[in-house]
Amino acid sequence: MTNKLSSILEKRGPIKKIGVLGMGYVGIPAAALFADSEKFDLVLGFQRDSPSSGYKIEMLNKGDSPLKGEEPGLEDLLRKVVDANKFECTPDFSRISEVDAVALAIQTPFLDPASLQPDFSALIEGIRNVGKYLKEGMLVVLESTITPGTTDTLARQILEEESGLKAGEDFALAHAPERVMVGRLLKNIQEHDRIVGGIDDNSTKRAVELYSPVLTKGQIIPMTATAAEVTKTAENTFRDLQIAAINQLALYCEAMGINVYDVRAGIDSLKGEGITRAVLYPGAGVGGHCLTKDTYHLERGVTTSNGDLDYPENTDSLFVLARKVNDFMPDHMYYLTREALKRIGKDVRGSKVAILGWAFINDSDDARNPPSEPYRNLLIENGAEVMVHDPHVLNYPEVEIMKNIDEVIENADVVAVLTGHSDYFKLDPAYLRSLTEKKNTVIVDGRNVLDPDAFIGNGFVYKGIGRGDKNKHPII
Ligand code: SAJ
Repeated sequence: MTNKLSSILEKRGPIKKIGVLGMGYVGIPAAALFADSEKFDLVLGFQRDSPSSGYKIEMLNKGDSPLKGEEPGLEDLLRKVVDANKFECTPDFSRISEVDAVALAIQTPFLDPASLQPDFSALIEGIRNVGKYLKEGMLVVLESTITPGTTDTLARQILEEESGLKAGEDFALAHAPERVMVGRLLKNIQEHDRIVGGIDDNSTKRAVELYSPVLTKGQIIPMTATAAEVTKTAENTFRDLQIAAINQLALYCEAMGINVYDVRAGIDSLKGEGITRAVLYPGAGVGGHCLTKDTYHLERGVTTSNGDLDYPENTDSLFVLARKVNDFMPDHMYYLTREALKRIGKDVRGSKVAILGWAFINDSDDARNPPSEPYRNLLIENGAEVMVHDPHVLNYPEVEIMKNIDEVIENADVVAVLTGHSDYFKLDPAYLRSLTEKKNTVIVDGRNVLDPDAFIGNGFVYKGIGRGDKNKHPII
């Protein structure tokens, strides 16, 4: 630990004023919880007064949340800290110079999903803004999900360039990745364990001082900044890997004519001291904004580290292979669709396909990187007419999302379930058959929501992910 920084921090005293950059679904609850702690006197929420999001400033200063969807406790908390004059939202970034600690909660989306390259531009602009107003003894913390190594290199360089100060000597620098899920933002921040990683011990210590007061059940887990970046990306990479494992097994079970759900239950039954089997659920694919990108953040991190890596060499890593298995599942849904149509002498070309489910996750309106999109693209490329139903998703660029499920299913040659919305568990085979008005309609179940025998008994040509026991059933 350099003495210079520890003596500067001592002179500055305990953290009292905090700045949070990025008033989004990470920054707003973080700012509100900091403001609600009696350890701190004031929290400034920094928000660019841009055409697209400047409106948030006035809303937040009235104690209203600009976040859509239910966030239990957030509105009350915002009102409380605004009324207590402990939280203020401002577009005046020069006020960063007033605070003791500043957290950056700025999103790092894909430039475009195909390129898998993250768009760091907003985050870099935020870091530059902090650098411009950085003072001796301040703590800077990055909360965004970033490529491992970013805090210790890119962020450090920009902050030092802009401020003329030295990280680890004049100011503290750390990474504390957010682990929030929409719908439970406050609860997640308070109850999840918090990874806190500094570029040096002084920075880690200072960041622990910042985050400890907002934790209720959660514990602080201190480590280095790069270890924290790897932890955040790897925790999602591991989930993606677990899903890929059961997806690959589902493909094997289909090939071997057995039911993957029997095998799943069998594997899961192995319990006991020190025995773990993370057997998840096979499906039509993996969407969302976490698992689809964090593996590639991790890959980029190890590649740019230029460290000695003797595996993989000129081949995909296990983690990238897992991504490829999961990204294959929409293709597999198309394969099942085509094979089922063939069984009744039909082709994809000219068929009408009803896609049920556009959201990437059950009972949600979140449609980021939905597995249904590549499935729909394959159908259209091969000449099918496609209609999409989703009870929650309101709109999506260039895709009409219907609300009337009967209209979508009417006269369909194929009905495919892509999202496990609760509504779809209740689909009645006889009713569907009355809508499609066909002796045999194809039904493809991508989320194991339907009873195969009920549909087969009503003349449907059934295909289900992992249902090798049913996928070659006799057609009634
Ligand atoms: N999926 C499967 N099979 C499964 C589980 C999920 O195919 O067994 C699919 C889902 O259909 C979806 C995708 O994977 O398309 C992602 O699902 P998810 O449950 O992982 O939801 P996410 O992407 O919102 O992941 C978030 C992450 N949380 C944060 O980043 C803070 C992840 O780390 C959590 O583990 C996950 O929620 C969770 O467990 O709820």
